[in-house]
Amino acid sequence: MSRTVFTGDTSYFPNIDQIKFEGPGSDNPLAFKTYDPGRVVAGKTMEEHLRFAVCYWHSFCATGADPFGPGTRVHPWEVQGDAMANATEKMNAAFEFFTKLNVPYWCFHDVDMAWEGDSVAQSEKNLQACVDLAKERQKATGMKLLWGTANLFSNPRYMNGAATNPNFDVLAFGASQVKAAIDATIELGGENYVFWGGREGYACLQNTDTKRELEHFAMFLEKARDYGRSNGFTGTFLIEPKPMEPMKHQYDFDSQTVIGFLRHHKLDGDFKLNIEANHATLAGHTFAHDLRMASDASLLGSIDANRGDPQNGWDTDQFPSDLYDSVHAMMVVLEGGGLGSGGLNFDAKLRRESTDTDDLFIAHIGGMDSFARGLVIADRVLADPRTHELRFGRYTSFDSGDGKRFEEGDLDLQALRDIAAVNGEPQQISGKQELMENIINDFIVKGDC
Ligand code: XUL
Ligand code: CO
Repeated sequence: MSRTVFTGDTSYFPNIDQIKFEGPGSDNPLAFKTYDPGRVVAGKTMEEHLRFAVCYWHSFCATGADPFGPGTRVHPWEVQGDAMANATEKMNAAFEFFTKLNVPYWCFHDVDMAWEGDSVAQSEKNLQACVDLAKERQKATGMKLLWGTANLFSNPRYMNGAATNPNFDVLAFGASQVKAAIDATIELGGENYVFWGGREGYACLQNTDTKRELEHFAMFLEKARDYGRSNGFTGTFLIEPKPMEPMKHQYDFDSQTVIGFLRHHKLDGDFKLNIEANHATLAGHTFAHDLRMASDASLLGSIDANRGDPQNGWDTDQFPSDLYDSVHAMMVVLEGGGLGSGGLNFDAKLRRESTDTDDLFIAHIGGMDSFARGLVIADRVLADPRTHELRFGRYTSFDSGDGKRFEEGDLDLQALRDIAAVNGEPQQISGKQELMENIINDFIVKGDC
């Protein structure tokens, strides 16, 4: 259950031991209050249900810079002037953090781990050197890779998109990065490969051939899938919906848009969805809504666990601490039978104002406890017969008689009209929304988790 703690020659978190479960009575900020990896809930351990992952980019690369000012954190693992030494120390810090936090998984973009060279071939070599290192670290610690991905949005060459760029040379360049990132994911035993369409969208509808761009996008995904499959990738490809930011409009707008796209292009056998909370809210939905749409379509692949701020209209990527969000999310996950090869990746960043070394631990501990509580409470809510009755009991008129005949396609519009003419004004049946909400509140308050 607990991973072998990794420290290189230098410990970057010398005052922090492996984080342990101390239970709800503890007030130690560096201990889990609810997340107890071996605790069994609904037939599986918490570790098996939640499959937590730490992301490389926000945690070990970003320093808190925003459009109004530079970073506020100086990473002690940063080595100036020697790219490989820098990558090595960053990886040492990352694996020390992963193993002290005792998460089973991590996630990366190519350029988080490695650095771009002067040519495609040199970039491939740089990434390979980092993959060799990561492979050693994984072996030594028991850490596993939840997913890998390629960053096709930061470099200025991708200003007009990658797979949807009007310039074919940019598309091909993006493909070279995706090929290398799929190779890296395969080599590290990654269970999924993610496509977040960073700039796959448009800034100006009037100068964009959206029809052609979407066809290119589908073709690009198809060729990436074919490459992965013919080179031994047996995991799941994931699309991460997001409606906007950085582009005015992004093609992978939300769950339902992506589901329609995948089905239309017959990609739904290999691709599922990676739902990010803050992306769902940017689309005007709740986190649970996008999860439910994906789950209903049997396409819920994985989760980027974070949250936005209701007062901000952008992707704040805060650590998830809202219990309603985690309860609602875990209700969908449990009902859908779990995350399969997916997991809960903390695609979340410390606030710019959080500058102590232990803040990164505190933030992740809070996120893990939130989802562990969400899991326990969701299980209790779902096990309560009232929950089942309130949701599914509303549809009993379709279980027999004319309702059943309608579901089976046996009633045409004229027949429906004739039934209405005979039955007259329908009886009112309360939706009982407040009762549903009160039941969830009662379980949250009873808590004891
Ligand atoms: C950006 C985002 C990315 C993806 C991976 O909003 O969520 O970090 O998760 O590219
Ligand atoms: Co994300």
